[in-house]
Amino acid sequence: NSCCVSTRDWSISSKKRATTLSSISTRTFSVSYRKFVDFALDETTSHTHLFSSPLQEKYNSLEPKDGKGEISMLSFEAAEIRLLRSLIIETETMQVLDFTVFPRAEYDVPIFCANFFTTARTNIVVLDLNPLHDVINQRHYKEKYFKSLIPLGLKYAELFPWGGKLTSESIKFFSPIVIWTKFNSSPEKYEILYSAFKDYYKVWLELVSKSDKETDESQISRNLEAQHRYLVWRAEKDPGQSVLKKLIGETLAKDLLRGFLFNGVDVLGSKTFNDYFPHYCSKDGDLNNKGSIIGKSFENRPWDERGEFLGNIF
Ligand code: BLA
Repeated sequence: NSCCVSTRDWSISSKKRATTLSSISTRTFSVSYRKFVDFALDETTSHTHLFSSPLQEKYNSLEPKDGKGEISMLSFEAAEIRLLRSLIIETETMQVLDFTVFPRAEYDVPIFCANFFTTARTNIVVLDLNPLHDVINQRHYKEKYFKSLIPLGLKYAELFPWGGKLTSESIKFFSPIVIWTKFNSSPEKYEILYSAFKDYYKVWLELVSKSDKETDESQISRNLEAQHRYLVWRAEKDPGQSVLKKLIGETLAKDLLRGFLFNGVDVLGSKTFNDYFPHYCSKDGDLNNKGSIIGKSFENRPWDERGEFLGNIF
């Protein structure tokens, strides 16, 4: 039986987990992102039928090279969802959640995106409903999905101040309600982040539930290309890459990125990074390895309280 949440298996042994967590809690309170994923899976199950993904067999748990800690992976699919996958890293020094849900191309709803990187001192957080299409120039598209969500975004924009400059291209993948923030670790912030995660996930599920299945082939291929472009961007530029390489080595990290985290990057389309992001192409045609050619920008939140984009469109 491939269904579903009842088969959820946090594969780390409870003894090992207790040891990891107690050593963390002597220095700080213990953060775990497992309850975030548990919430999301339970909530999804109340809206749709989740099936275990074929990826689950290969990608379930990994041990960091130094043997300290655990990397756990879960993946599912549903009628509207091509891939729901989560990666949790728990070591003595960091807790990471990378939780993303990719709708099928028949649905033009946003991609749910939660990326939390936590150490004893600091947190780097992106939580968003990443729009599939342009919400800077296409007013109609922005209003369709985000107009009613602006108050929710404003509530959390106050609680989580803008995290400062970021890779310029990333802003085009973000919505007007994006939570991009950095903060010092504390139990209070962790609980607020949990509330934000729950609120954002609930509204995302509502969008999916209300969305009509697209039948127009050209619209479906537009959605598919947008999904592929997103995967190509993240598989190439995700800032988590260097951490993953250090933890499990270059080969496994690459496989995890292309085969699991951004699964579909090698099959959903044939365009390359250079096709989608031609400004990265250096004179001799090589892919530029720098984080960004344009550089980092957006010192302050570039969306106003009505959800209007304030930055320069590049
Ligand atoms: C930093 N992660 C960042 C930054 C962003 C993101 C914007 C700031 C640095 C930058 O602007 O590049 C996240 N960027 C995103 C997301 C999208 C995007 C979600 O374009 C989606 C479109 N982060 C993780 C994982 C790890 C991680 C899995 O998601 C670790 C395994 C770590 N993120 C991490 C670290 C930094 C970071 C260590 C700081 C280092 C840096 O700035 O490069």
